[in-house]
Amino acid sequence: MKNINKNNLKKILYKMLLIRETDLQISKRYSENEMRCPTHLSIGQECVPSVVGTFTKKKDLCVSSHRSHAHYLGKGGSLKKFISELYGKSTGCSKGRGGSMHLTDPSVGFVGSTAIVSNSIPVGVGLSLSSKILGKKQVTIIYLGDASIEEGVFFESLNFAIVKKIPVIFVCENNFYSVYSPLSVRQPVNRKIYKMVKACHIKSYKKNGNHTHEVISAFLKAKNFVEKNKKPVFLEFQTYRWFEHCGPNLDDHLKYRNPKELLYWKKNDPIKILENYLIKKKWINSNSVQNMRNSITNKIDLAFKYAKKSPFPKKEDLYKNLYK
Ligand SMILES: Cc1ncc(C[n+]2csc(CCOP(=O)(O)OP(=O)(O)O)c2C)c(N)n1
Ligand SMILES: [Mg+2]
Repeated sequence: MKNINKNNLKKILYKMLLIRETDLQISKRYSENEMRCPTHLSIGQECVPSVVGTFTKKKDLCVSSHRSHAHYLGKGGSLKKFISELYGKSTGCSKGRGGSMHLTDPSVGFVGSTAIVSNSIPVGVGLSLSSKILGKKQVTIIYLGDASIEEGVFFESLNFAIVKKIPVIFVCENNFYSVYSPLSVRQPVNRKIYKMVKACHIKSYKKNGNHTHEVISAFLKAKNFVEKNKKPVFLEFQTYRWFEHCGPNLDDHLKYRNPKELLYWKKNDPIKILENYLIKKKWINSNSVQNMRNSITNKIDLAFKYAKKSPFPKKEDLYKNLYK
């Protein structure tokens, strides 16, 4: 596939490292008690948003849910505005009023993320319907988790998108858990998400969400199909979060996950898989990766400094520009 080339793969590696290092810094600095919003880290799940961000244009739209750091950064959302938002500062992407679960950067098509599981799904379908009515050449990406498909609104939105032929790509990141509940206590054992969705009469595929090549080829096929046929596609990507559901720590001591499972997914670290491939191809070497990492950590450090020294929103501005 011609899109799987050195330049694109390096861009994807850069995005993955940016997401990983940003979330690691959030985890490290969270105990300083200056970030006062809950955070849902994406460490371990960097591949899908990096590929999606690399192969969508700014004009393509995107909505997401509570675990949205990677989706926002992958799409090219401003790092400074993101970190400022976590600090509740007026320079934040939601002017310091939203926190980690309410990210937005319209300048790159990241319309928004919201905290209520599944509630951005109908919003995404509606955005895409409006693109269709206005004849705009853009697709909409709707990120959702494996628990999202357990909400009624998912089926209503999916059905509407199918019947009305709406150009939307549902990107489901199946990390097998909803907080501490595994799929086995929430859905019939052995029922496959992508197969259940396929039964609703939509193209639906399942891929390894930690393997860059698999994600690229599935995503590009889906995007081409959606653009050409103006019909939706559903993609299930299996992946795994390494940290606790919500917060900056690990939660292995709670024992709700089999340690072997975590170990398996850590061995399948999406960053290592891509890095090793690029090194084997001689398209990068360990020095160039280190340089990339250094420039990313400098950028992150500057964003934290900017956020810390930015002012809090003024009380008298509380109701100003709310709907801008
Ligand atoms: C309607 C609704 N129900 C419950 C919650 C509490 N809640 C927040 S995140 C979450 C788990 C969602 O799991 P999933 O969609 O698989 O995403 P993941 O956290 O695994 O990325 C739950 C139940 C919520 N925010 N909204
Ligand atoms: Mg999940």
